[in-house]
Amino acid sequence: MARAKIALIGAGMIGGTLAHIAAREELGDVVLFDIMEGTPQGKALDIAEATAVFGSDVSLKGANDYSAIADADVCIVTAGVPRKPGMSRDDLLGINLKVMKAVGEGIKTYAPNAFVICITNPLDAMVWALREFSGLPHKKVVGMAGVLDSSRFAYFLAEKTGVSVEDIHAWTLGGHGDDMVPMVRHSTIAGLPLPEVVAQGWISQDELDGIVKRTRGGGGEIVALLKTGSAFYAPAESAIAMATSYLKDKKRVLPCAAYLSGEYGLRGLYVGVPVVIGKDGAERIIQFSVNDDEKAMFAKSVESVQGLIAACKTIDPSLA
Ligand code: A3D
Repeated sequence: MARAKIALIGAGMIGGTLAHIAAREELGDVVLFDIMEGTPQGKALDIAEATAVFGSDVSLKGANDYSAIADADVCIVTAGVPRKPGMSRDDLLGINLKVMKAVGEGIKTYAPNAFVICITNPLDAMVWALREFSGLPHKKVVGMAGVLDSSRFAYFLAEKTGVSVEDIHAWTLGGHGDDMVPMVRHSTIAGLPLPEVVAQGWISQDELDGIVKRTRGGGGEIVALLKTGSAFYAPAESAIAMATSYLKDKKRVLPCAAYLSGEYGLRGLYVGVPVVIGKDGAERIIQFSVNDDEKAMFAKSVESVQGLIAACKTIDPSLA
């Protein structure tokens, strides 16, 4: 059986890390694409030269021409610019929207059957725009943010409670901004919902509130430390989990930015919800029960996403 082909559009910090993980895990042949001449070729060759060490029989190629992504099974999009200290994700909108247009058209021409995972920020608006520009079915285009935000939430909980990250199931929904919605009632440690964990005295309500706040600002915390860019290891791992679930038809339930057609009372936009990822892409959206507080937080987060989509339509009238 032919190996899967994974096209990484954007060969920067996340793109290079994705290539490294995909090669190590023998997930498929990797093509790194970027507009910078030499960068995708150099990173592909560097990782290819390590395959004999880690014993992986995949090919790695770098390219500056979209024809190289032809017939890719998966495209992971990181093309664009990341945040610098003092910038919000939304500040990236104008620049990255133009990039999504070029990428969307490249995917439409060369890889129309791919499962597409967008990582470029501001995520929920960029994945929406990328889907519009590419014309691919909504189920085949998703955004990566929830896996990362939930992983940060789980890590902070593990650190505070002294329980293995493997026994924590944390969920964040809504848009990938500072008003994302960590789902405290639906997140569990060894099956116990977090309010129960607080009631049993493992952590105090104040500590839990602090963790929720830190999760919401998790991206900014890394930007402030790195100073020259944003997180890349955890975002890359998160997108690989999504690609793996698609390629292996694992049907994992992962929080992803998915297109809503009535779920959660919303239509016509992308926002973070729990999704079954299998061979058909975003196969099913899971509906969490939401109480009034959660509904209000979700609505606020969705409002920000709707504002960004409206801004995209103003900048590029072809999207209106
Ligand atoms: P960086 O290392 O700058 O890589 C971006 C790459 O995109 C560079 O190599 C550019 O040359 C390339 N590029 C720019 N324009 C184009 C184009 N038109 N076509 C192809 N390639 C192009 O950034 P990064 O890898 O650190 O981050 C990439 C994106 O991911 C940024 O928008 C970040 O904000 C975003 N990001 C999202 C998350 C989420 O959780 C959603 C987390 C971290 C970063």
